[in-house]
Amino acid sequence: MKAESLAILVLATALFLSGCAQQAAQQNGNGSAQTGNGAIAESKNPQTKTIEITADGFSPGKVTIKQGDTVKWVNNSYETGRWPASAKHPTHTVYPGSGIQKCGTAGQEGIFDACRGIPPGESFSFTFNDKGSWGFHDHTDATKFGQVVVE
Ligand SMILES: [Cu+2]
Repeated sequence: MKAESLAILVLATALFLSGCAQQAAQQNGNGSAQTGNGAIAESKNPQTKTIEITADGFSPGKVTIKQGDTVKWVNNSYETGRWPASAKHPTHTVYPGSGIQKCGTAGQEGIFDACRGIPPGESFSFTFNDKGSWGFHDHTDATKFGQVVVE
């Protein structure tokens, strides 16, 4: 009889605790944008900076942004397609997760690589979630390069 009471008490406690844990998880899921770590908090008001791709190269050649901001490369060249991508030519693997070998695969989404020549008048945008100083270049003319600093 006593053992039975104890078993019920243990069961009731376990149910109570699991209920609390579930509630906490739900609150966390709902409030992650506000209560997450600093990396998430900094992207609350994301900005986009534009770099023009001209016949003379990237303009400006260097931009400084905040984590979670986006850089948009616009091809204002009168030439053919321009291909902005992470350093380093020809592998493009310097930015975390990137690499030219992912172009044309399901992994192409979300890598710092246009994976094609951007025609005049069009653009390529990439959102930087990793802090650091990231070199990039024009894969169609690897003598042209620039830098994105993510703070
Ligand atoms: Cu390249």
